[in-house]
Amino acid sequence: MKLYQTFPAHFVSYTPLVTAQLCGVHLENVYVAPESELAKDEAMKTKKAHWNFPVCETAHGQIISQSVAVAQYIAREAGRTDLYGNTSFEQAQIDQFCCIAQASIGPHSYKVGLTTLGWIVDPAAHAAALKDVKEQLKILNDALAGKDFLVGNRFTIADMAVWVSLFMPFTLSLDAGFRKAMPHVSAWFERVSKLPEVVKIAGAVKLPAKGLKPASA
Ligand SMILES: N[C@@H](CCC(=O)N[C@@H](CS)C(=O)NCC(=O)O)C(=O)O
Repeated sequence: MKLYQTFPAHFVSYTPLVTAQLCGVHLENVYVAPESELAKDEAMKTKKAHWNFPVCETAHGQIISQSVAVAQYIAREAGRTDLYGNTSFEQAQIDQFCCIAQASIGPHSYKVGLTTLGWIVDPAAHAAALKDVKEQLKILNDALAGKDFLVGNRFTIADMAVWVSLFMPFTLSLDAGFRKAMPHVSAWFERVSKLPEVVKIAGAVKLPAKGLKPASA
């Protein structure tokens, strides 16, 4: 099975890559560099169609886009219901958190990242996006009170999808003071960061004492 992506190790691909690790599935990471011969290849263009990377090509040559959908396919094929839900209710909860990650957190988090790293220079947009992320973190902090993981109190795809959606704010912007004020979600983020399968894919994730300021002109 192959995972095509724009960067050799883009964090958006961590959800399928970690799931593959946990399922003992070989998921070959294929870097499709922009402007490369591979990116211009007609067969590659057909596989990508109009979707965003990452795009998965299954062992049967089928194409799946969206990191969470790829992770769910891998877990289902491996029969790992512990990762995508042992009951219909657990499965619905995992879907719920994956949707929250992609729709309610991800767009704000990416904006925090892009405005910090200077891909977009817009301090006002940075402040607004960081405020939105912090509001989502308050909700997650309450949801994680007394729990180690989001669903079923064990690691699932929900944890991975939400962790990925918070990767940029946690590693770039949220300082030690904010993390102390949000103890449940902060402890959970560090717990997921330290799972061996996550370390193997994402490396040692370090959290800053002070948040970086947005890029300015
Ligand atoms: N919701 C998507 C987001 C994917 C995404 O943001 N992909 C970006 C990461 S920079 C990308 O590669 N865009 C360029 C492209 O697809 O050509 C997912 O989870 O798979």
